[in-house]
Amino acid sequence: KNIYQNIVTAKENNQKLLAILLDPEKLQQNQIASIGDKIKKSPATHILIGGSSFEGTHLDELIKELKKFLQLPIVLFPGNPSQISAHADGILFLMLLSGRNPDYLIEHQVNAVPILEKTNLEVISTGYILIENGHQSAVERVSKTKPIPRTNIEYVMQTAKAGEYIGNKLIYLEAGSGAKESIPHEMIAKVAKTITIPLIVGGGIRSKKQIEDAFENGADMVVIGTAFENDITFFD
Ligand code: 1GP
Repeated sequence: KNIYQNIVTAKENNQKLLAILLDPEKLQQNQIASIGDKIKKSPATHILIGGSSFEGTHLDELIKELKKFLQLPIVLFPGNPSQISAHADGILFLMLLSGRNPDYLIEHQVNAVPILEKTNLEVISTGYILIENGHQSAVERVSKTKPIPRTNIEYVMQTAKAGEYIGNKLIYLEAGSGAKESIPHEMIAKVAKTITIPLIVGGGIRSKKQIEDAFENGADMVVIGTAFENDITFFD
């Protein structure tokens, strides 16, 4: 159980981390070999797996198959407690800090406990902050919460710091999967300076330049989902 410690160590050494997000809803068992091979050749340091609405049953099998090809830590990024698999290595235990829906602040978390107790997953408390991106994201639709406006940087900084004070171990700034506009640079920079815990940034990042910009502004980990999903040669 050293996923979190490794993220902290990377931050201390200014080593940037890259997570590839796989949505189980869009993944077929027979694609895993080719995807695994591409990931192996990419600069990815972590695999995140999850989606807003997935409720299928093949998650265990997908993860077992991925593990045949990859040694990277596989971390669950669940939209709800049904997306927990004991075969992963860890789980981002998310609190949707930008929202005011108690289901995503505490209800799902309570319901996840009996499931988690049957696993050996490393549980990593993560403050999850959804930012407006120009159109409705799946997180907004499924969680029935409002994202924080892009211009309200002060409030995002305050929210992130509140997450740290509550005891979150990571802060995840999320523009939403497939977002038209990714998290603004100024927001990344100011949040990174406000918190002392590692910062994850994702949503709508689809070029190497955007990845570098996020790192330069202070992201410790960048998440790539759609860009790799649409083109598995993205990292070639
Ligand atoms: C979504 O932040 C992730 O939860 C990744 O977003 O699919 O836009 O890369 P993309």
